[in-house]
Amino acid sequence: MKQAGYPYIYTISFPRKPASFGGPKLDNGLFFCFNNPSLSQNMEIRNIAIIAHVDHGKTTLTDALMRQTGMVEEGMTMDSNAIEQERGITIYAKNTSVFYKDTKINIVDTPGHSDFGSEVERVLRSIDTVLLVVDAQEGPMPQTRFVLKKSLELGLKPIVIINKIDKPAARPEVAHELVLELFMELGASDEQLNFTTLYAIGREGVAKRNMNEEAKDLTPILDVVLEEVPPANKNKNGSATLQSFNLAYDNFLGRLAICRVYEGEISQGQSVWVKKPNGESYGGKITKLFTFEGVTRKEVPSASSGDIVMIAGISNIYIGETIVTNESQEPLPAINIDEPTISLNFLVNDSPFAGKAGKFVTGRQIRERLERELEVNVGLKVDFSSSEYYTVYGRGELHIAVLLENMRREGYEIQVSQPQVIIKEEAGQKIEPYEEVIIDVPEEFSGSIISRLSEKKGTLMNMIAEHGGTTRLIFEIPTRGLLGYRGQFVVDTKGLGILSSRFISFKKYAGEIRKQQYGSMISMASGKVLAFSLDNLQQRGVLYVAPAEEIYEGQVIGNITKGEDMYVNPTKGKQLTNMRASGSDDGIYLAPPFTLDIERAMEVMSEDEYIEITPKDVRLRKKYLTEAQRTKSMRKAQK
Ligand SMILES: Nc1nc2c(ncn2[C@@H]2O[C@H](COP(=O)(O)OP(=O)(O)OP(=O)(O)O)[C@@H](O)[C@H]2O)c(=O)[nH]1
Ligand SMILES: [Mg+2]
Repeated sequence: MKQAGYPYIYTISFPRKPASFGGPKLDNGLFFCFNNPSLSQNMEIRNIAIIAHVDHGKTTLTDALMRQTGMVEEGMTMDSNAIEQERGITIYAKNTSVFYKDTKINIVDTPGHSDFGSEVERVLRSIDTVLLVVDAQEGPMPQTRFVLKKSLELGLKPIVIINKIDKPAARPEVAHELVLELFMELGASDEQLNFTTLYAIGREGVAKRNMNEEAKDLTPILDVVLEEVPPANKNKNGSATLQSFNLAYDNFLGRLAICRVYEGEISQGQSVWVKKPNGESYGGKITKLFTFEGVTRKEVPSASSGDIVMIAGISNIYIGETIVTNESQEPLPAINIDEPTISLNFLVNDSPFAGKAGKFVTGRQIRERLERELEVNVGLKVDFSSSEYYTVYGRGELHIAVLLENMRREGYEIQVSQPQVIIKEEAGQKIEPYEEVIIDVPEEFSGSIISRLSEKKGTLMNMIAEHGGTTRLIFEIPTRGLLGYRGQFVVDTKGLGILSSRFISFKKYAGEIRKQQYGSMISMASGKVLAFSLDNLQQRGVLYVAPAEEIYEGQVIGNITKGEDMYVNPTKGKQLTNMRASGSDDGIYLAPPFTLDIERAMEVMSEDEYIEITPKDVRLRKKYLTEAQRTKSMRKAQK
């Protein structure tokens, strides 16, 4: 299997099909060079990362660059992980390289979603220039600002790519202007402000330096990279210095570290010292060494300064640690890891249907899986101290949902509690995470959105009338106010709004926020759901179950948007004694049920509920399933 999909890599070597060694030069200086070691050694190396707001086209562009340089065949994508492909988003930052005009260009494709923003920050430490991709219609968005700010702070000089200029509503010149403003606002130096801009249609694999030029392929981008990115391999001689900026895991090799080689040369079998940022150090040995090509990794005997490599053999290696061959060498400056912002509990599934669908169901199995996740999932923390549950801390609902989705596909059954924002104390004051939110909505919705977010303690920072009757609203809001709001936002804007957010920092606690409370429809019986009863219940709210589905007492089978919890019996059949109703069964029309997935369930659940996640189903349930259990727990609480 070809896999660049970190963090888990299941095969050691990747058989590659054609090997046009040293292959013929194609037009425009592009050439094929599958697996040709003589070409990749002693080549000049350039290291870049592609950064942008979510969906602005990073991966599509990276894929096209790989294709046009002959690194991969048609149809191969950097988004190789199954969940990435389904959702169409990048979750893990991934490395590749392409060869162009006798130069190796290492590229890191980064995720744009803010839950994975800390991945980007780490990557930026390992490269020399960023390609900042900006959608020609949307212009700079929250994550554009975040990644650009980090790049400028690190002294990188970005190359700007105004992408998707084929969109009917594209405004390349305006987008360019807005990017320039953003650079200024973020305090870019004169040199950084003097950035090169390219215009591209990543999906068609074309780019140009001026809007009025013809675009044929992506060589303008590759040429600008060669012109502007400094060659990385300067200090080849002397002892080796590497720093790890990302982790991966291989079933056979264990923990892998992705590192940039800053100085010297590193070889397989070499003994090294690992230096922690706090000054501690320990010895180790590099058992395997890989570089990246296309969507695969390639085992190499050695690699030298400037290159990006993946190493095996050091089982405790962590982000930011420096690997040196000379023990007296000082460690490189630490790489910060962002703190988690939300937490929730993972429990063994104890619903009446427990164990029916899953292979791994015990607390020990869940613990082992979480421990394995901690090997690579850098933003994640787990507290194993309680005997009843494990508390998992993450960077956002999507960050946790992806972990749960992976677990369920692997055969795990699990229950989780409602995600809560992490509230900390600093200097005797309560603090909580805040986000910046950018909302684009048709003008007529702006009033209602402003009042909705004000209720949630959001502060309107800016309001800009865009062309075409759209208004852009920029808020600062406690993460607490935003949790579970995305679904409601779609309803509030009739599906016409776009909401994106990113974490800013922990700030003063905003006081109580009234959450949108959904009342739950809870089944008071176990059995098979009948169409007849659903017909009555669908008048009251949104249903999660379909006829003939097996349910249990205490399961949440639907919600009531406005209202209190309601106990219902969806297994009840028609009363045969009721003469008026008899014979009218064929008149039943049921709306299709609202299918719960993990994120939707997180959105609609209440605090006294769990999400039950199995390889087959996602259900919501009350923590206490029966009347008797509820009464008992209430009595206990009162004592
Ligand atoms: N119209 C148009 N659409 C494009 C272009 N490039 C990419 N897209 C589409 O934009 C969507 C997002 O593309 P991706 O390449 O996955 O975006 P990304 O920046 O990698 O997204 P994340 O990694 O999730 O942040 C896909 O549906 C692409 O087909 C383009 O040049 N023009
Ligand atoms: Mg992507």
